[in-house]
Amino acid sequence: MSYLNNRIGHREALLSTRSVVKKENYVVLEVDGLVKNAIPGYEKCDSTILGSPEMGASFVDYLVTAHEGGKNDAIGGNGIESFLYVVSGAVSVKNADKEADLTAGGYIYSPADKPFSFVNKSAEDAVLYVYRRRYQPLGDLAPFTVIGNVNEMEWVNYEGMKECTVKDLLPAAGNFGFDMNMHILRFEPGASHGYIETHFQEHGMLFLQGKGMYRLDNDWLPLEKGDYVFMDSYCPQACYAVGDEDYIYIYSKDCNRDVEL
Ligand code: UGY
Ligand code: MN
Repeated sequence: MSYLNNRIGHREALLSTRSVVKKENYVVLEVDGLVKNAIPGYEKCDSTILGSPEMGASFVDYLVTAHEGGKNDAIGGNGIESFLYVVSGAVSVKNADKEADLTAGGYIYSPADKPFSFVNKSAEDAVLYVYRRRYQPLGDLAPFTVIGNVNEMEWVNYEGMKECTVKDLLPAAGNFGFDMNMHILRFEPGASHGYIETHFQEHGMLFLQGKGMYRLDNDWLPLEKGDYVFMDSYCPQACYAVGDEDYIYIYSKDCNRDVEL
């Protein structure tokens, strides 16, 4: 069952799940099975904790459904950087520097010394992907507030492939003030990564559209819209898009820091 797919009560079929939990390696969470978590600060919201340090992640990801008047007055701050992406619906966001009305595809990144707030002023539910992580300072450098909407950004060929394209949501490339980035990756049906990635960085990943076969560690798994994946450091990873629509996901990636010893 899940409050997210309105499947409650007994089923005809035997219970089963596509979710896989291999802590410190990778975790797949399908929608069916996700439960509501009461989280202080979130008012008139249904929230689910997705990625977390309990899996091995250095960050947390939440999926939040904000009902009319749903809000949180302070996400992040006290050393925690934060990010919110609007999957559907609309919310107003604000921090000490900026404020904006975000619609689907809209996002805010707020630095670690600036908590931000959101409120859903409309009667429609808003579905939000919320990320928080302890910022890793680097000398006097600092990131800044970023507000944008992916629908106003161009797709860029990913590593020389035109069937696989990317949008970088934060200006972290060449700016060491930022210690992480958020990206959206899109594969046309039949397209794939150019190789099976195996890298130090972690990912939290929310699938926004389509279907594909995803290689995680030594497993090939069918993953689709609504699924969430945590990939720990060095988890081998790549996919093939299948079906008749583009396969699209948003994901976080740490960057720009020396490895601490
Ligand atoms: O940027 C990345 O590491 C990205 N290509 N990883 C992935 O899609 N699994
Ligand atoms: Mn990767």
